[in-house]
Amino acid sequence: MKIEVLTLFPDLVEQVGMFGMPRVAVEQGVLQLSTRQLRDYSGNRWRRVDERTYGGGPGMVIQAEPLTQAIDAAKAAIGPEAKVVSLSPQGERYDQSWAERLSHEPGLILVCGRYEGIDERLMPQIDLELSVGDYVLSGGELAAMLLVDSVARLLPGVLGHEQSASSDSFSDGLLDHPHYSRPEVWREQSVPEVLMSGDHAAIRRWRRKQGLERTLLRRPDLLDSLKLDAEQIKLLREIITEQLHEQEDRT
Ligand code: 4GO
Repeated sequence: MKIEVLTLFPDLVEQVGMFGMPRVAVEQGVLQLSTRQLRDYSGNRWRRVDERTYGGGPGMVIQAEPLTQAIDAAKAAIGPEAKVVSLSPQGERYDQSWAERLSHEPGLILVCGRYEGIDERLMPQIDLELSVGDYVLSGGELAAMLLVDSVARLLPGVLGHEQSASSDSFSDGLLDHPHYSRPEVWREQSVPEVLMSGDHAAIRRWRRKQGLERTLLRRPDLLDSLKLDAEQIKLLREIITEQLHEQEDRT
């Protein structure tokens, strides 16, 4: 997959390809990550790409012309089929299912705004507007880097264990179960017995139940849009019964 990031801060964005799984993806050749300096398309000798906003008020806007030229250059470089994605708080909420969908794209061009944003007349050239969460950043770069990281780890051959991605949080739309490692007892706290039992069916069931319980207690909103299987419904009934008993014990 080819990803090109259009930005005023290419040095910042390049960091994402230098560590962890995005780095592995780059080294294995499944990810080609490049950046493009918007100022190179300013068309003026001051390399300015921002202007005051019409209608008045504070703040600057990234102009349409340098951006459109940068998009055209990026398409020429990585392929005309690349999806143009802009990162902004007005976008559709980015989540794991977006990461999975985007990981199948041959190319992505990520547009990073700064200041108050980009000139609205550029919008017809944007295929997709995404938001990484309900908060404001000073630029789209951190959002773009987050997208690159979450997509890179899904590319073929990047995760050590092929299984790992499918047992992550959100892979089935639920939160992950807890994890434990050595030592068996740490500061008087031991590892749940079932994990030491060697009973793989029991372990699998315990993990599914823990993932469900955490989701119910911490992120019940995630359950709304899910189609649970028969075992999950059974486990959820057990969890709710247990929660009710704990509630009674407290009163
Ligand atoms: C993206 C970009 C927040 C997000 C941004 C987000 N803030 N939640 N800021 O994904 C245009 C100028 C947008 C600054 C940019």
